[in-house]
Amino acid sequence: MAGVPLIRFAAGAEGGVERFAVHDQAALGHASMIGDQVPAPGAPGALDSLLLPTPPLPHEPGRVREYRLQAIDREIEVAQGVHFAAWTYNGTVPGPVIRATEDDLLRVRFVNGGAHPHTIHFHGIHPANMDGVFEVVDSGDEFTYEFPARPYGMHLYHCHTTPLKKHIHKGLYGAFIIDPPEPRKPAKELVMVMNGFDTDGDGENNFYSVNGKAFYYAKYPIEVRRSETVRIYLANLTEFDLINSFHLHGEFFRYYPTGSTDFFEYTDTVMLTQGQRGIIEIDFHHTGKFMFHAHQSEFTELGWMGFFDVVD
Ligand SMILES: [Cu+2]
Repeated sequence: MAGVPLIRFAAGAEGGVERFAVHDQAALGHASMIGDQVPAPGAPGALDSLLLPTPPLPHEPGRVREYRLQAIDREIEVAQGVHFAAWTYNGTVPGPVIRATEDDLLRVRFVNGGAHPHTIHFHGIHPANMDGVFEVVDSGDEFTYEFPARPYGMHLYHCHTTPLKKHIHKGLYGAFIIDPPEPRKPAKELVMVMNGFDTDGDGENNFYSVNGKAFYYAKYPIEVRRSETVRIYLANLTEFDLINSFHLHGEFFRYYPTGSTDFFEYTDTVMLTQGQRGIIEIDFHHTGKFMFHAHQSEFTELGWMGFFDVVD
């Protein structure tokens, strides 16, 4: 989207106007963009269920992994004082993290409690009738998706009902992790789903985030230990913009595209189009606060930024 002052999108929102007057913060630079003064919605820990995945389970072919996803139309706060009429899975955008080990039998019961027809389309390998394209689930109906989880890697799921652009942008998507038969080495595991929100209905995003709340991880930096590998399951579900990106300050990381092979790139910046995803592994050399953000500067200033607080 064009470089429109952030203040415009907060106009009329309770208490939001002064807080989004970014030019007032220019003298402080990014020092003004960490901690309590950051205009981010949500309490400490509010995004933990989306950030912190459940632990991986050992390889046990045929084990059943059950999830229940419900489509719910719900207004959510995406930036401080700025609300968005979302279509959600289980009430959040992104939806819950779905996790299985390769060869588990994944069983997802989908209940459509929203006002529009929806589906769940999983990325990965599965039969055509489990693909969430032809079996549209009407409002009030339900459908159970069932297939062996494969291949291992970082995947995603999203609604595949037309108009697709609208159903995705409204918020019907989430992360889908399939663990390899041979476990990955222990790490501090995080999930980050990159997204955007068009809060004024003009077909362009006004806010960007990871896990649904602009500036959230600037207000509440993610504490990690220098001695522990940080593993991020990263996906891009941003609508309208061609690409999104992840950049880390002061450190390099291994990036495994899709996470389905041992191939990695050693870098500090990756870019992903919608639907692309991968696994980042960071071994921090230094303690301190390190910024992470989209390397589209505009996205950064519209909410897609945060900090790691690396401690010993
Ligand atoms: Cu839908």
